[in-house]
Amino acid sequence: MQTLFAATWWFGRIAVEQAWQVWRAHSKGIPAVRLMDAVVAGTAAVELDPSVLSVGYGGIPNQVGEVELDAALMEGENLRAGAVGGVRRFVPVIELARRVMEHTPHLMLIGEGAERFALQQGFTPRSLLTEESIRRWHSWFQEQFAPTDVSQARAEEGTEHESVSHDTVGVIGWHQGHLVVACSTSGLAWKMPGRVGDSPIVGAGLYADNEAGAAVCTGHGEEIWRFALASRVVEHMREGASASEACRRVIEFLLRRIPDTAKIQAAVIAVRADGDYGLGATQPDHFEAYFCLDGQVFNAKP
Ligand code: SD4
Repeated sequence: MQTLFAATWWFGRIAVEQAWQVWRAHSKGIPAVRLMDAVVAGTAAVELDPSVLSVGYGGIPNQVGEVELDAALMEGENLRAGAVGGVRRFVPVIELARRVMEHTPHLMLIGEGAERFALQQGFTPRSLLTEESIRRWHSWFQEQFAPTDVSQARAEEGTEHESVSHDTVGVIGWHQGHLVVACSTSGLAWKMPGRVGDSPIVGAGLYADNEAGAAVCTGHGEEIWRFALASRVVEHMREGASASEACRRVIEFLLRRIPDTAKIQAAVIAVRADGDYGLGATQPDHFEAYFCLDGQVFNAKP
């Protein structure tokens, strides 16, 4: 095996296919840079797809009807990383996170500062709301103030809660020992304005070290962050665990340490420095990922 891409959820397919195309198109150049270009392109493709209702453009709004995006990127050779949080007017935020890494002395910019930097970098402001995300927000908002009998009637009709995915795209790229990891999300549905989850937090939502491996998480950010989940998985791989074993041990630890964690989703995909890969979740029946191994795309479940 030469090159591997891995990405979370059904839209992971979009990410790994795009990453593979970019990887193939740039057949020359430094592998670590090509890998980053590919991982960023794969992540950005999901952000820009309005049919993905939980990442980037058309993502799930917060309580006051605004989309706030979080994203981060990390490379495993020199442990460089860039992150942004609470971005409301720009996509792709993974590209903005890359600019933070490459063009600032900092690791993370948030809110207004991140948006000012986006303008300086030539990003064009735009609304991140789509008709669909506005419609969903209105329906959620009305539900908050609906009298009990209306809620009950809706419950009987089966229309009370539209199933809203709140899933994050996490992408790992591996090429002969080089690792890059990215993560991008609109965060938990109907979050409080200003809330940031695990996704842009190095060590919580994502981590990469060429000496050990890379991991990226999706699910309930507060729990994932509390456990520093991504770095925990990477440290197990550093100690010699396979990627699957590392994920399994960390999920077992979560469930043992705080048993209520079983009620929420905390999922992770991992790639070890030698290319071994795996995934795990507190709710394995509700998690999937896509992998692209030298151009062959396939789906996997924990
Ligand atoms: C967050 N971890 O903001 C993200 C949301 C997510 O599957 O991944 N949902 O908490």
